[in-house]
Amino acid sequence: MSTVLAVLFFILTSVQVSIGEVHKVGDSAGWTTIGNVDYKQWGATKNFQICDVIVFEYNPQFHNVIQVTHTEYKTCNASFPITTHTTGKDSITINTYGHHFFICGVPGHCQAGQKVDINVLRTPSVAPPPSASSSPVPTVPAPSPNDAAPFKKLGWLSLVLQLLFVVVLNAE
Ligand SMILES: [Cu+2]
Repeated sequence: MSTVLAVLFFILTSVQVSIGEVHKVGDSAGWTTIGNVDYKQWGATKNFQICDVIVFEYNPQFHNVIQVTHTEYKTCNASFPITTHTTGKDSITINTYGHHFFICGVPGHCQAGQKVDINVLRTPSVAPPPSASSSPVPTVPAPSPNDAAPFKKLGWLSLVLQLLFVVVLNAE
């Protein structure tokens, strides 16, 4: 029985770890100075969530990935890295809300546009204070299907796992 529990626990934890979406920076172009990839545009079209994985793919002979503050991002200053990644296939899991600024630390590359802002928006979870005339229904705009998708996915997965759990318990 304890083995079954351990296996289920393992499944549950691995599901939680892998639940985030994977975003490859620059899509098929990757992390590069070739082709004038618009990383600002790339980042603006994505709906980043906590636990999402940002993948930087590049030739480590020519590029790297340096996480910096907003000031360094604006000025393309790689002298004060928060983190440095150099493998050529760096997977960075985003664990906090707000902006995450990454630049290439090779001289001239950031200036040429090899910089990206991963902004994880706080989805409104708290209803605004009700006004005197408002209905009890919160007036927060409904999340778009895109926003809701990861949670829906998680909901289904946990439901399936719970069912599996019950079946296993009954079988013992
Ligand atoms: Cu570079």
